[in-house]
Amino acid sequence: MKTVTRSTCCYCGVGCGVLIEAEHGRITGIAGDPDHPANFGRLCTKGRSLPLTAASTAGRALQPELRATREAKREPSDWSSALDHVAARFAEIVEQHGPDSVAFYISGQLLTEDYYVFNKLAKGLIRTNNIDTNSRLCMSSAVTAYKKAFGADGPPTCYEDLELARTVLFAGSNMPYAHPVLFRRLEDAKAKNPDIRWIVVDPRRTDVAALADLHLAIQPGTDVALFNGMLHHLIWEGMLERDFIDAHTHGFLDLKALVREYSPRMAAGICGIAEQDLIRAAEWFADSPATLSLYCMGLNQSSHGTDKNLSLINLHLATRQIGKPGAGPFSLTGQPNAMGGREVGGMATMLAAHRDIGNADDRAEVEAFWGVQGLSEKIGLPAVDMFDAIADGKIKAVWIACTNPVHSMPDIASVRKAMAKAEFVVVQEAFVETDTVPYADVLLPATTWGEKSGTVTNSERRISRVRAAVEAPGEARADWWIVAEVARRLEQRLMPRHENAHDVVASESKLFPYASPNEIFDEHRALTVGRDLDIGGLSYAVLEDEGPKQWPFVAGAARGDERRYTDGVFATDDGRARFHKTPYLPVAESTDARYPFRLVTGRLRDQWHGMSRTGRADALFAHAPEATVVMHRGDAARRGLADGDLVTIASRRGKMVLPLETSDDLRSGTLFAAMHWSGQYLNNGGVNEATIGAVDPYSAQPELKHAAVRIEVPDLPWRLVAAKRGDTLALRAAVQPLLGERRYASIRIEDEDLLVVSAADAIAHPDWADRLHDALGLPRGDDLLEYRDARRGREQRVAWNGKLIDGFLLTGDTSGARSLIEQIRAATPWTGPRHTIFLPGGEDALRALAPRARIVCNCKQVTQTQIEEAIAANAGLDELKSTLGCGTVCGSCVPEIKRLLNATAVA
Ligand SMILES: Nc1nc2c(c(=O)[nH]1)N[C@H]1C(S)=C(S)[C@@H](COP(=O)(O)OP(=O)(O)OC[C@H]3O[C@@H](n4cnc5c(=O)[nH]c(N)nc54)[C@H](O)[C@@H]3O)O[C@H]1N2
Ligand SMILES: Nc1nc2c(c(=O)[nH]1)N[C@H]1C(S)=C(S)[C@@H](COP(=O)(O)OP(=O)(O)OC[C@H]3O[C@@H](n4cnc5c(=O)[nH]c(N)nc54)[C@H](O)[C@@H]3O)O[C@H]1N2
Ligand code: SF4
Ligand SMILES: [Mo]
Repeated sequence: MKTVTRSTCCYCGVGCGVLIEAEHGRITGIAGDPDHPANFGRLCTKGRSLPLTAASTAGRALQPELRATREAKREPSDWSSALDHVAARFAEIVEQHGPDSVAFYISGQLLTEDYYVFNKLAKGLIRTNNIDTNSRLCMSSAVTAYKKAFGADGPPTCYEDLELARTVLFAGSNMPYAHPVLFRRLEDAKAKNPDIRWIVVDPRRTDVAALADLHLAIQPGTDVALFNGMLHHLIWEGMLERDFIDAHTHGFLDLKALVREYSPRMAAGICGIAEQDLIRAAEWFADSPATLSLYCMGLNQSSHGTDKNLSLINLHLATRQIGKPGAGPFSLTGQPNAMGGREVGGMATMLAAHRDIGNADDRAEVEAFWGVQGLSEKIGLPAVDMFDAIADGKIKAVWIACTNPVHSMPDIASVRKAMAKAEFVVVQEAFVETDTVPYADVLLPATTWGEKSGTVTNSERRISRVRAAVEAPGEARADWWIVAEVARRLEQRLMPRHENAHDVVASESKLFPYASPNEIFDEHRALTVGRDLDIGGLSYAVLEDEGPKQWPFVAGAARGDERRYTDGVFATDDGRARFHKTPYLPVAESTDARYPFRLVTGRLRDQWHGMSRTGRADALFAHAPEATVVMHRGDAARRGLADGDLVTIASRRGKMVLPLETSDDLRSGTLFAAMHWSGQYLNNGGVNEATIGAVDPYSAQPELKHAAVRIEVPDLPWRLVAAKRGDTLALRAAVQPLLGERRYASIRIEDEDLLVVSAADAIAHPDWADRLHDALGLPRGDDLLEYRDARRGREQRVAWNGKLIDGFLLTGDTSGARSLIEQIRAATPWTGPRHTIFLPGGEDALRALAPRARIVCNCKQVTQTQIEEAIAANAGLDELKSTLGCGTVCGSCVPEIKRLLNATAVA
């Protein structure tokens, strides 16, 4: 029987509503929910591909596993033993070393209900505030700035403002990749009204920058200087809203004194942009009837992230671009429930429902509500400090859920050290192939998207239901259930009430009596009443009957508030917003003669973080099949480097070898590498080998985007390329353990069911080549054609499946690899005898196959070459859509197509 379940996409903070189709217990399809106010039926490439990622249970965590000692291998276990073990170890450590000797590192991808139980376990039962989340790497600068400026966290804006804004400022946000469906809404608005002005502040020429009316390609990390300079100009020109400043804010005069020195010329000089551009941006910002700023990691992930946010908010307050339709500082949340995590207070620096740890009244309220005493008044350790404390032995046990810190934290060498040092590591995961799982003493298998149920809050404060469409696979369990089970056991041990009772049943637990996520939501909801995020009027029933709702949503309300602070009254004690002095400070690590490049990191269009899920859909590799480092074309030429050359990127902390990609979209002196690739695809852990753990002094958010690095050309003459057709999940699992042995090794997905391995080293490793051969399942015997030229150190092996090439392995001279890959991809039968493939004529026949160009449109599989050829024949956007079909389904590729059109127009 076919079922359709209404739920929410599990990727970005847009929070698109989805309709999940399932049949016979399997997810078979997906569609955008036409009634969901975030997307009105639209989905991007990632959302549309969700069923592909849920197609098999290969690589899923299906059973609890534990190991008796750190040296042992994990063995499968049952739930009861695993839960007892986790509870016992946590209790022992807490009893011996105190509550702050344990820590929780969780995630903005957990559901609000999961998050709530974790927070209550840590803060209410164990009474440690050592619970932090990957939101520290993501949203904490935005949170801190909202609180400092407005007195409360959360954006004052809503999605409708995307359509109402007349000037849109994108600051450190690559929306076509990171928030595609919201970008569709902006594109539509601009198509209807071409007078809408787009300003982009980004050191790279991203797709949105290429389409903008004004692109300020600032030096990385100089945003504060830019915004201060803009404010200086507006003050000088008298373009401020004096009445609003006088009636509704504090601190303007101090700020004015500070920005006096930021003349447009001086500020533009720091940013490396034209003074005129800065002035134009300032005037467009101030003179528009509605200016909306959309900002994300280019502001937050900085050692001055809070000031970057505040200097932009200063502009909004000074020009009264806030509290009215189409205007405001809109921090886009990255993860699907970054906002929900903030609501339940699931971080080291906050308490439930936007309460503060340091505030005795707040603590007393939570104590009374939970029926516990002695909540810790000591701020917990934020992410970077938490892992440092683990490395120092101060924290002995850590429970990691729904995040992959050995990949996503800055300076991962130090995170690996911490993980090796910890006495006890629990990893609660849905997928086993991540860089963190190998460190787990206990692996707790969690259900994931499509299988779990609860709520999430998106970027515009809108709470949506997440619903299960299929049963949990294997022994996987919902996150909230796992935490509550351990919590009950700990409750009994740390707050004994039941003599000799072994299993504490839910109904007998005082603190964790939950039988369903609904009960948890109700408890959370009650804690918000009277707070700025009051959702006293909301319930699962309301969400069921009326659909997703924005907070605040007080009892008796018919709807939530779309916008906040519309009356000019802010959430501070006196109702006035605060200006903050934001002096410009350089990035944490300056470039110098030894480390002359600035390494910027960020996202790809079709991959999600550590790729544990998107990496399961071969189609999602078509847009960017492998890890590279991007360098400005001129910088590469000066060094005699070309596309595809292997280079070493080295920082003071670590290094990695990657193939080079040249581009005109970067400033000279900057490099870009995507954050997604990890030890699952590379011989190293990816870009965070090089990044720096320096954090913002107010938000503790690390500067993941701006390490100083150098480029070396490694001497790696031995080259290998191998490929195999087959189930890429299984092939990757088999090959991955070999990667770390080589100086460079990389897995890429070239096509549906086609995995390619590239490797390089200082000397030949024939034994490794043989092991790789077997790991790929290349045949031995009749179906293998081999050619060796020992003198030239060259070896070619081609695997046959009848008349088709099924795989190959080349060492020494690997120049034939591209042609062989195209031959496999084309799947045209080889008509001559097999051995002729090595003869000159055979190689020529292979070479005749043109390499397939990059796929731009994923839905319709349209390549860049096809689009460029059509453009050369004078096709416009509409014609491209009607003839090639590109851009007609999800629209994720439209910004890039427009860009290709513009490039031709300019040429
Ligand atoms: N496809 C995809 N979408 C995602 C995600 C994903 O993994 N994949 N992850 C989600 C999450 S959790 C997040 S947080 C968001 C992130 O969404 P974004 O923040 O939009 O994405 P990033 O690529 O990390 O960074 C945005 C831009 O910041 C620029 N930048 C770097 N340094 C500076 C600087 O100093 N100043 C300025 N102004 N800009 C700078 C980079 O060049 C980059 O283009 O995306 C969400 N959406
Ligand atoms: N250099 C650099 N580093 C960065 C960034 C950057 O821009 N540059 N961005 C940072 C940002 S903004 C973020 S948000 C982080 C993201 O970094 P991570 O949090 O490490 O990212 P994910 O890979 O999404 O990790 C989520 C994990 O949860 C697992 N999972 C999925 N569903 C479930 C579930 O329902 N339950 C459980 N228990 N597990 C589940 C997934 O398999 C995955 O391994 O990366 C940060 N790191
Ligand atoms: S924009 Fe894409 S990734 Fe983000 S919620 Fe919507 S479908 Fe999911
Ligand atoms: Mo994020």
